[in-house]
Amino acid sequence: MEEILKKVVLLGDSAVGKTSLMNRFIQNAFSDSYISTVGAKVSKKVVNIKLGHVDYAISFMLWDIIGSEGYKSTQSRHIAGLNGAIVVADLSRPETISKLEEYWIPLLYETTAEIMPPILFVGNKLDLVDKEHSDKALGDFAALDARVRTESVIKRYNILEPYVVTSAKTGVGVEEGFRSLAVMMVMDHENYDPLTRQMEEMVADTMYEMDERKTAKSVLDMVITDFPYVVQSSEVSTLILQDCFGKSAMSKDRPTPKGTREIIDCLLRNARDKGASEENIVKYREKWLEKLKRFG
Ligand SMILES: Nc1nc2c(ncn2[C@@H]2O[C@H](COP(=O)(O)OP(=O)(O)OP(=O)(O)O)[C@@H](O)[C@H]2O)c(=O)[nH]1
Ligand SMILES: [Mg+2]
Repeated sequence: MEEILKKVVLLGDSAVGKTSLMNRFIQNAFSDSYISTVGAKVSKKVVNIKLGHVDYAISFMLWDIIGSEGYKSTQSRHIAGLNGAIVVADLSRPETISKLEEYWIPLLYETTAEIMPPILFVGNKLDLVDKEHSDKALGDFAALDARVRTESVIKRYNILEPYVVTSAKTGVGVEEGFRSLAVMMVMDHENYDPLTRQMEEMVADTMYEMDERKTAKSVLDMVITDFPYVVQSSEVSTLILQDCFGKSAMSKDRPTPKGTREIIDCLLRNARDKGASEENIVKYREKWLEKLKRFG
Protein backbone atom coordinates (compact mmCIF):
# COMPACT_ATOMS: atom_id res chain seq x y z
CA MET A 1 0.00 0.00 0.00
CA GLU A 2 1.42 3.33 -1.04
CA GLU A 3 0.31 6.42 0.85
CA ILE A 4 0.33 9.76 -0.91
CA LEU A 5 -0.52 13.17 0.50
CA LYS A 6 -2.10 15.57 -2.01
CA LYS A 7 -3.11 19.17 -1.70
CA VAL A 8 -6.29 19.89 -3.64
CA VAL A 9 -7.87 23.32 -4.03
CA LEU A 10 -11.53 24.05 -4.79
CA LEU A 11 -11.94 27.01 -7.16
CA GLY A 12 -14.96 28.75 -8.61
CA ASP A 13 -17.34 31.65 -8.12
CA SER A 14 -19.19 32.49 -4.93
CA ALA A 15 -22.13 30.24 -4.14
CA VAL A 16 -21.44 27.58 -6.80
CA GLY A 17 -21.25 25.02 -3.98
CA LYS A 18 -17.54 24.51 -3.19
CA THR A 19 -18.09 24.27 0.56
CA SER A 20 -21.14 22.08 0.02
CA LEU A 21 -19.18 19.65 -2.19
CA MET A 22 -16.49 19.43 0.45
CA ASN A 23 -19.02 18.81 3.22
CA ARG A 24 -20.70 16.12 1.11
CA PHE A 25 -17.38 14.43 0.36
CA ILE A 26 -15.93 14.63 3.87
CA GLN A 27 -19.00 14.27 6.12
CA ASN A 28 -21.67 13.06 3.69
CA ALA A 29 -23.80 16.01 4.83
CA PHE A 30 -25.58 18.97 3.22
CA SER A 31 -27.12 22.20 4.40
CA ASP A 32 -29.39 24.61 2.50
CA SER A 33 -28.09 27.65 4.32
CA TYR A 34 -25.40 29.72 2.67
CA ILE A 35 -22.45 30.93 4.70
CA SER A 36 -19.91 32.46 2.36
CA THR A 37 -16.37 31.22 3.01
CA VAL A 38 -13.82 33.77 4.21
CA GLY A 39 -10.13 32.90 4.22
CA ALA A 40 -9.66 29.16 3.87
CA LYS A 41 -10.60 25.92 5.54
CA VAL A 42 -8.55 22.76 5.19
CA SER A 43 -10.06 19.30 5.65
CA LYS A 44 -8.68 15.83 5.16
CA LYS A 45 -10.02 12.57 3.76
CA VAL A 46 -8.33 9.40 2.59
CA VAL A 47 -9.46 7.71 -0.62
CA ASN A 48 -8.30 4.18 -1.51
CA ILE A 49 -7.80 3.30 -5.15
CA LYS A 50 -6.21 0.47 -7.08
CA LEU A 51 -4.24 1.16 -10.22
CA GLY A 52 -2.74 -1.84 -12.00
CA HIS A 53 -1.57 -4.06 -9.16
CA VAL A 54 -0.85 -1.28 -6.72
CA ASP A 55 -3.12 -0.10 -3.92
CA TYR A 56 -2.90 3.58 -3.14
CA ALA A 57 -4.21 5.54 -0.17
CA ILE A 58 -4.60 9.11 -1.32
CA SER A 59 -4.82 11.62 1.49
CA PHE A 60 -6.76 14.62 0.22
CA MET A 61 -5.86 17.86 1.93
CA LEU A 62 -8.81 19.83 0.63
CA TRP A 63 -8.56 23.60 0.58
CA ASP A 64 -11.88 25.38 0.49
CA ILE A 65 -11.10 29.01 -0.26
CA ILE A 66 -12.77 32.36 -0.72
CA GLY A 67 -14.77 32.45 -3.99
CA SER A 68 -15.20 36.19 -4.45
CA GLU A 69 -13.37 37.59 -7.41
CA GLY A 70 -10.76 40.19 -6.58
CA TYR A 71 -9.14 38.47 -3.60
CA LYS A 72 -6.32 37.43 -5.84
CA SER A 73 -3.41 37.41 -3.47
CA THR A 74 -5.33 35.45 -0.82
CA GLN A 75 -6.41 32.94 -3.44
CA SER A 76 -2.98 32.66 -4.98
CA ARG A 77 -1.42 31.98 -1.57
CA HIS A 78 -3.85 29.16 -1.00
CA ILE A 79 -3.33 27.72 -4.48
CA ALA A 80 0.47 27.59 -4.17
CA GLY A 81 1.85 24.08 -3.81
CA LEU A 82 -1.28 22.32 -5.03
CA ASN A 83 -1.28 18.83 -6.61
CA GLY A 84 -4.77 19.03 -8.07
CA ALA A 85 -7.59 21.47 -8.64
CA ILE A 86 -11.35 21.12 -8.63
CA VAL A 87 -12.93 23.91 -10.64
CA VAL A 88 -16.61 24.26 -9.89
CA ALA A 89 -19.46 25.89 -11.80
CA ASP A 90 -23.16 26.12 -10.95
CA LEU A 91 -25.20 24.37 -13.68
CA SER A 92 -28.13 26.69 -12.99
CA ARG A 93 -25.93 29.77 -13.67
CA PRO A 94 -24.10 29.25 -17.00
CA GLU A 95 -22.07 32.44 -16.48
CA THR A 96 -20.17 30.60 -13.74
CA ILE A 97 -18.73 28.32 -16.46
CA SER A 98 -17.40 31.31 -18.42
CA LYS A 99 -15.90 32.65 -15.22
CA LEU A 100 -13.71 29.55 -15.00
CA GLU A 101 -12.04 30.57 -18.23
CA GLU A 102 -11.98 34.30 -17.45
CA TYR A 103 -10.78 34.23 -13.90
CA TRP A 104 -10.09 30.92 -12.14
CA ILE A 105 -8.02 29.06 -14.70
CA PRO A 106 -5.85 32.12 -15.50
CA LEU A 107 -5.29 32.54 -11.76
CA LEU A 108 -4.24 28.90 -11.56
CA TYR A 109 -1.90 29.37 -14.52
CA GLU A 110 -0.37 32.45 -13.03
CA THR A 111 0.33 30.83 -9.68
CA THR A 112 1.69 27.56 -11.03
CA ALA A 113 3.74 29.30 -13.73
CA GLU A 114 1.86 27.23 -16.29
CA ILE A 115 2.82 23.82 -14.95
CA MET A 116 -0.73 22.59 -14.80
CA PRO A 117 -1.77 20.05 -12.20
CA PRO A 118 -4.64 17.64 -12.91
CA ILE A 119 -7.95 19.49 -12.99
CA LEU A 120 -11.40 18.09 -12.35
CA PHE A 121 -14.22 20.15 -13.90
CA VAL A 122 -17.40 20.02 -11.85
CA GLY A 123 -20.86 21.22 -12.82
CA ASN A 124 -22.75 21.31 -9.52
CA LYS A 125 -26.44 21.64 -8.55
CA LEU A 126 -27.49 18.90 -10.97
CA ASP A 127 -30.75 18.63 -9.00
CA LEU A 128 -31.79 22.07 -10.29
CA VAL A 129 -31.40 21.51 -14.05
CA ASP A 130 -32.62 19.12 -16.74
CA LYS A 131 -30.53 16.71 -18.78
CA GLU A 132 -30.20 19.08 -21.72
CA HIS A 133 -28.51 21.67 -19.50
CA SER A 134 -26.15 19.22 -17.88
CA ASP A 135 -25.14 17.73 -21.25
CA LYS A 136 -24.43 21.19 -22.58
CA ALA A 137 -22.24 21.96 -19.56
CA LEU A 138 -20.21 18.77 -20.14
CA GLY A 139 -19.65 19.88 -23.74
CA ASP A 140 -18.63 23.35 -22.55
CA PHE A 141 -16.12 21.83 -20.11
CA ALA A 142 -14.49 19.72 -22.82
CA ALA A 143 -14.23 22.73 -25.15
CA LEU A 144 -12.83 24.89 -22.38
CA ASP A 145 -10.34 22.21 -21.39
CA ALA A 146 -9.15 21.95 -24.99
CA ARG A 147 -8.62 25.71 -25.15
CA VAL A 148 -6.77 26.11 -21.89
CA ARG A 149 -4.63 23.01 -21.66
CA THR A 150 -1.71 21.90 -23.71
CA GLU A 151 -1.79 18.77 -25.87
CA SER A 152 0.65 16.89 -23.67
CA VAL A 153 -1.45 17.44 -20.56
CA ILE A 154 -4.62 16.27 -22.25
CA LYS A 155 -2.84 13.17 -23.58
CA ARG A 156 -1.56 12.31 -20.16
CA TYR A 157 -5.08 11.90 -18.81
CA ASN A 158 -6.83 10.84 -21.96
CA ILE A 159 -8.08 7.61 -20.45
CA LEU A 160 -10.24 9.68 -18.15
CA GLU A 161 -13.09 12.10 -18.55
CA PRO A 162 -12.19 14.82 -16.11
CA TYR A 163 -15.66 16.40 -16.40
CA VAL A 164 -18.43 15.52 -13.98
CA VAL A 165 -21.85 16.77 -13.00
CA THR A 166 -22.76 16.58 -9.34
CA SER A 167 -25.29 17.54 -6.75
CA ALA A 168 -23.91 18.29 -3.31
CA LYS A 169 -27.54 18.21 -2.21
CA THR A 170 -28.37 14.64 -3.27
CA GLY A 171 -24.77 13.41 -3.35
CA VAL A 172 -24.90 12.34 -7.02
CA GLY A 173 -21.50 12.28 -8.72
CA VAL A 174 -19.51 13.65 -5.79
CA GLU A 175 -17.59 10.55 -4.69
CA GLU A 176 -16.96 9.55 -8.33
CA GLY A 177 -15.58 13.00 -9.12
CA PHE A 178 -13.13 12.98 -6.25
CA ARG A 179 -12.06 9.43 -7.10
CA SER A 180 -11.30 10.32 -10.69
CA LEU A 181 -9.19 13.25 -9.50
CA ALA A 182 -7.38 10.81 -7.18
CA VAL A 183 -6.53 8.64 -10.19
CA MET A 184 -5.29 11.64 -12.17
CA MET A 185 -3.09 12.70 -9.28
CA VAL A 186 -1.53 9.25 -8.96
CA MET A 187 -0.77 9.33 -12.68
CA ASP A 188 0.75 12.76 -12.23
CA HIS A 189 2.74 11.71 -9.17
CA GLU A 190 5.95 10.78 -10.95
CA ASN A 191 5.94 14.07 -12.80
CA TYR A 192 5.73 16.13 -9.67
CA ASP A 193 8.87 18.00 -8.84
CA PRO A 194 9.35 19.18 -5.23
CA LEU A 195 10.95 22.37 -6.54
CA THR A 196 7.61 23.24 -8.10
CA ARG A 197 6.17 23.87 -4.69
CA GLN A 198 8.92 26.30 -3.73
CA MET A 199 8.58 28.10 -7.01
CA GLU A 200 4.84 28.51 -6.57
CA GLU A 201 5.30 29.95 -3.10
CA MET A 202 7.65 32.48 -4.64
CA VAL A 203 5.19 33.41 -7.37
CA ALA A 204 2.47 33.87 -4.73
CA ASP A 205 4.80 36.12 -2.73
CA THR A 206 5.67 38.17 -5.77
CA MET A 207 2.03 38.62 -6.74
CA TYR A 208 1.40 39.79 -3.22
CA GLU A 209 4.22 42.33 -3.31
CA MET A 210 3.39 43.61 -6.79
CA ASP A 211 -0.20 44.28 -5.94
CA GLU A 212 -0.40 47.99 -5.32
CA ARG A 213 -3.22 47.87 -2.81
CA LYS A 214 -5.26 50.53 -4.54
CA THR A 215 -8.73 49.76 -3.27
CA ALA A 216 -10.54 49.01 -0.03
CA LYS A 217 -10.97 45.49 -1.42
CA SER A 218 -7.24 45.00 -1.74
CA VAL A 219 -6.80 46.17 1.84
CA LEU A 220 -9.36 43.61 2.94
CA ASP A 221 -7.53 41.03 0.87
CA MET A 222 -4.34 41.87 2.73
CA VAL A 223 -6.16 41.59 6.07
CA ILE A 224 -7.54 38.14 5.20
CA THR A 225 -4.13 36.95 4.02
CA ASP A 226 -2.30 38.33 7.05
CA PHE A 227 -4.75 37.31 9.73
CA PRO A 228 -3.55 33.69 10.19
CA TYR A 229 -0.13 35.16 11.07
CA VAL A 230 -1.67 37.34 13.78
CA VAL A 231 -3.26 34.40 15.59
CA GLN A 232 -0.58 31.92 14.46
CA SER A 233 -3.18 29.33 13.52
CA SER A 234 -5.22 28.88 10.37
CA GLU A 235 -7.97 27.01 12.26
CA VAL A 236 -8.52 29.82 14.75
CA SER A 237 -8.14 32.41 12.02
CA THR A 238 -10.89 30.82 9.90
CA LEU A 239 -13.32 30.77 12.82
CA ILE A 240 -12.69 34.40 13.73
CA LEU A 241 -12.91 35.58 10.09
CA GLN A 242 -16.20 33.71 9.65
CA ASP A 243 -17.53 35.23 12.86
CA CYS A 244 -16.55 38.85 12.13
CA PHE A 245 -17.77 38.76 8.52
CA GLY A 246 -20.98 37.11 9.69
CA LYS A 247 -21.68 39.95 12.11
CA SER A 248 -20.70 42.70 9.69
CA ALA A 249 -23.36 44.44 7.59
CA MET A 250 -20.76 45.00 4.85
CA SER A 251 -20.64 42.73 1.80
CA LYS A 252 -17.13 41.47 1.27
CA ASP A 253 -17.63 41.97 -2.46
CA ARG A 254 -18.16 45.69 -1.93
CA PRO A 255 -16.08 46.67 1.08
CA THR A 256 -16.23 50.22 2.42
CA PRO A 257 -13.44 51.88 4.42
CA LYS A 258 -15.72 52.16 7.45
CA GLY A 259 -16.83 48.52 7.27
CA THR A 260 -13.24 47.40 6.75
CA ARG A 261 -12.16 49.33 9.84
CA GLU A 262 -14.92 47.60 11.85
CA ILE A 263 -13.80 44.21 10.56
CA ILE A 264 -10.22 45.00 11.59
CA ASP A 265 -11.41 45.97 15.10
CA CYS A 266 -13.47 42.81 15.40
CA LEU A 267 -10.63 40.56 14.20
CA LEU A 268 -8.05 42.05 16.52
CA ARG A 269 -10.40 42.03 19.52
CA ASN A 270 -11.01 38.31 18.95
CA ALA A 271 -7.32 37.67 18.31
CA ARG A 272 -6.51 39.22 21.68
CA ASP A 273 -9.11 36.97 23.37
CA LYS A 274 -7.47 33.97 21.74
CA GLY A 275 -4.10 34.96 23.15
CA ALA A 276 -2.41 36.61 20.15
CA SER A 277 0.66 38.59 21.17
CA GLU A 278 0.20 42.31 21.77
CA GLU A 279 3.23 42.97 19.58
CA ASN A 280 1.59 41.20 16.62
CA ILE A 281 -1.72 42.94 17.16
CA VAL A 282 -0.14 46.39 17.18
CA LYS A 283 2.08 45.62 14.21
CA TYR A 284 -0.75 44.45 11.96
CA ARG A 285 -3.21 47.11 13.11
CA GLU A 286 -0.70 49.79 12.12
CA LYS A 287 0.03 48.13 8.79
CA TRP A 288 -3.64 47.74 7.82
CA LEU A 289 -4.84 51.14 9.00
CA GLU A 290 -1.93 52.80 7.24
CA LYS A 291 -3.09 51.25 3.93
CA LEU A 292 -6.69 52.13 4.66
CA LYS A 293 -5.95 55.80 5.43
CA ARG A 294 -5.91 56.72 1.76
CA PHE A 295 -9.59 55.93 1.44
CA GLY A 296 -10.73 58.32 4.17
N1 LIG B 1 -29.98 22.75 -4.91
C1 LIG B 1 -28.68 22.73 -4.63
N2 LIG B 1 -28.13 23.70 -3.85
C2 LIG B 1 -26.81 23.63 -3.59
C3 LIG B 1 -25.96 22.60 -4.10
N3 LIG B 1 -24.71 22.83 -3.67
C4 LIG B 1 -24.76 23.95 -2.92
N4 LIG B 1 -26.01 24.44 -2.87
C5 LIG B 1 -26.46 25.66 -2.16
O1 LIG B 1 -25.85 26.78 -2.76
C6 LIG B 1 -25.49 27.75 -1.77
C7 LIG B 1 -24.00 28.06 -1.84
O2 LIG B 1 -23.25 26.91 -1.49
P1 LIG B 1 -21.77 27.01 -0.87
O3 LIG B 1 -21.28 25.60 -0.80
O4 LIG B 1 -21.75 27.79 0.36
O5 LIG B 1 -21.02 27.82 -2.03
P2 LIG B 1 -19.47 28.25 -2.12
O6 LIG B 1 -19.04 27.98 -3.51
O7 LIG B 1 -18.70 27.61 -1.03
O8 LIG B 1 -19.57 29.85 -1.90
P3 LIG B 1 -18.40 30.84 -1.35
O9 LIG B 1 -17.87 30.28 -0.08
O10 LIG B 1 -19.09 32.15 -1.15
O11 LIG B 1 -17.37 30.96 -2.40
C8 LIG B 1 -25.93 27.17 -0.43
O12 LIG B 1 -27.19 27.70 -0.10
C9 LIG B 1 -26.04 25.69 -0.70
O13 LIG B 1 -26.99 25.06 0.13
C10 LIG B 1 -26.58 21.58 -4.92
O14 LIG B 1 -25.96 20.65 -5.43
N5 LIG B 1 -27.93 21.72 -5.15
MG1 LIG C 1 -17.61 28.36 0.47
